[in-house]
Amino acid sequence: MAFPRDFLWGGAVAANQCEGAYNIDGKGLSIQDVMPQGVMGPMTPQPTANNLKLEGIDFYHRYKDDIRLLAEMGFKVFRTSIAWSRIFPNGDEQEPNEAGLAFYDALFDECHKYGIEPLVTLSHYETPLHLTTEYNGWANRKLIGFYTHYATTVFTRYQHKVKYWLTFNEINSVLHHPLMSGGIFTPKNELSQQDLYQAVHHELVASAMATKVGKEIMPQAKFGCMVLSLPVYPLTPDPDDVIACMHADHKNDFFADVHVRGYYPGYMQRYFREQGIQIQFAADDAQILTNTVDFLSFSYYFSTCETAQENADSASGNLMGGVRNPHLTASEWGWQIDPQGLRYILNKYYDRYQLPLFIVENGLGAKDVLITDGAGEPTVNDDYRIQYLRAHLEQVHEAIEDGVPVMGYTTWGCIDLVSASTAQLSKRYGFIYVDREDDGKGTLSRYKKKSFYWYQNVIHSNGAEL
Ligand code: BGP
Repeated sequence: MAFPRDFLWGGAVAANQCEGAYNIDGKGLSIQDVMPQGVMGPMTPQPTANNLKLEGIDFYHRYKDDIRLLAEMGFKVFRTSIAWSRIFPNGDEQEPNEAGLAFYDALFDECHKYGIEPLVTLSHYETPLHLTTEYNGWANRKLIGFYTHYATTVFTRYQHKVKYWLTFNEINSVLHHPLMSGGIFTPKNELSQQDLYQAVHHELVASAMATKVGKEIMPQAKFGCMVLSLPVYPLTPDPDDVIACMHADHKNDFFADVHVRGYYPGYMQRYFREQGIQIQFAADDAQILTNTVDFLSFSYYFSTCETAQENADSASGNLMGGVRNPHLTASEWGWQIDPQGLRYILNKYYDRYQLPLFIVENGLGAKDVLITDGAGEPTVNDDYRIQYLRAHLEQVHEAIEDGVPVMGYTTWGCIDLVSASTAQLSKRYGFIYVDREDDGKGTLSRYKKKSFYWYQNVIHSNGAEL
């Protein structure tokens, strides 16, 4: 089995799910610091002790040891995000927080020490809280200016350290979770479609602006968009189901279409017309949108079905769900497992865009049992995780054989961290076990799981041995 010679093997995390240190060295609050229950629960007025993200896995203080472990696995790339509120504590300042900038300098230096390329997301569900409470997040056009200033600041600072950039994590999830994804304070059930799609427009313009500015500062760097990919299959061959499926695809594809093509697709114009939505374009928005991306990156966890029938069985997922597929089994959290869906979506994206593709999240959230009574170091026998990742990598290989240019693969949560949707630590994804429980107890010690050695060999053999 051959993967491209320069294939970027690695893993991914996000600042708010691992760093902790939520109020250290001048960091301001982000929305995550007041969302103790993840995407489902309410915001609290202040950070509360039951919020695991406040301490996370203390990556802020332990990153050197953690990067060393990732390097031991042979990582070529490490995806993380910059916590916007470390750089601009409120989000709307002119002057950045030097201590925040210095932290990422040190982190990227540590990666380079081992030949690991950082892959950096500018905004991963961590809007500065002040931008949410004072401006209503991306519903407000002013966010474009604040974000552009933030992006320009970090591009300038890290231009010699980071060459792969992503603008927004899973940008399409804002349709389902306006607060977590778009920092929008208005409760979802009170938010009009008009205001929601206007917020989407602001994010799309900001993303294109960041790509434009980034290319001016770093002509050699690569800029990508990042979407939550969701293969949708018709539940039956009924043409009504196929059309329902097409509509579901359109809602999702809209985001990548604008990023790659530089303009709003006809199917979306029709949707806006029929829904009475009028997107306000400022004078140069259409021009800004023509700053298109160099590659498309995406997360992949599960597929769903779509049907025109009412009352179909539903399936859950991290931020989006759909109709249950009777042919698939699901994870402990109800996410349907479909390795072939990954080959399918890789082919679909490449057919649609003819751009290099980067799988920047994929993995299995599972409950692990730490074995502490053996002779050696405590470990986890996570054969289920190995099996999941192997099956998905086999399909990545199939897609490569199909002729799809895949730049790399970063597994989600390469070290255990706090879940985005449920805010649990017991939903573990890592090759490295972190001793911390849902009640916050634990030593924070790190232990290598069985999958650690498996992935080390996968990278060492460049995918020849899965
Ligand atoms: C994606 C997010 C990640 C990550 C992942 C797994 O939607 O980009 O931040 O958390 O899903 O989801 P969860 O943590 O809810 O299991």
